[in-house]
Amino acid sequence: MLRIAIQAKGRLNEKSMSLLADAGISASGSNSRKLLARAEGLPVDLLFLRDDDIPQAVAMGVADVGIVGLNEVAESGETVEVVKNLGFGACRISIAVPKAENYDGVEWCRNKRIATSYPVILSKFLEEKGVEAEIHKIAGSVEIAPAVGMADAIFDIVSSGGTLIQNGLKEVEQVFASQAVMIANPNLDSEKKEILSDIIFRFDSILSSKGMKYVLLNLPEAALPEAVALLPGMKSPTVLPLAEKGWVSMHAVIAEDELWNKIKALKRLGAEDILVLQLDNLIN
Ligand code: PRT
Ligand code: ZN
Repeated sequence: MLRIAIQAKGRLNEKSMSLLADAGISASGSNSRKLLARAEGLPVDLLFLRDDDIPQAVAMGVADVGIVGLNEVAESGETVEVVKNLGFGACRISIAVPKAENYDGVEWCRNKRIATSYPVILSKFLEEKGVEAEIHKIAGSVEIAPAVGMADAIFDIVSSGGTLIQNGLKEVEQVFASQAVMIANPNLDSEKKEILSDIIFRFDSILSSKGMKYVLLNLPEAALPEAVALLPGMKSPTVLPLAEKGWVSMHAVIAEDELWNKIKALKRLGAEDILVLQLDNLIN
């Protein structure tokens, strides 16, 4: 039995649950009001916690693994292994100052008051730069601290940057890049390690299919060499003869960001009946 800690509610809850569900781990009837739920599909328990508590729970062995922002792992200082980047919850922790400030480098921070919920990451950064500042730990609404005179600058999570703009601040120093990660207790027994490696295998196949589409189309056989050059696929595209002579069916995996340009080029080569399908898993 492997116990997985995930965020009970908040930004990472839904995506953590849906990644686990895609991997065949769904806790029926589970919701964030329940602390512990037995999952179906694999011998797994889900433990719903506040994100701040997940690194410690995993380090102590209360949970075996957890899904949490890398920022929380770094801030906690707990000894856990980061076993997988999960590709969601991307954000950065940055220093931001009032818009009108003339920020000319980290030296600006010397003896300034900086409000943050991430004092550990910030003090490490400032120490590396040899800059001393007054770090004020506050739990929420960090972005209003400069406007109410509590701080000269803030060190906070930025995603789109909208919150900073709304509060008359500008991002001047990107210090820490974060995303949701899978962490594990470093001393898992072999049974737990095996369940974890099964889960990681499933995550890999789900994550590598992200941003990819499966494309099927019919093509005049004569255009095949040019079409193959356009669609390298994983090894090479699959090509099958059609009942109609002189035509083939081609199957390939195309990255979403190249999809429309490739389709345009394929149509120019005479491609017809193009089907673009969702790809759920890609197992290499
Ligand atoms: O209750 P619990 O303690 O579990 O949750 P929480 O309130 O501490 O965390 P939550 O749910 O807000 O965030 C969980 C994790 O999501 C964080 O630890 C990050 O790893 C990740 N994440 C990704 C973010 C953001 N993006 C984000 N934009 N966490 C917070 N924000 C906030 C930020 O604090 C700021 O107020 O959104 C605002 C900035 O967003 P933009 O888009 O305006 O720049
Ligand atoms: Zn939290």
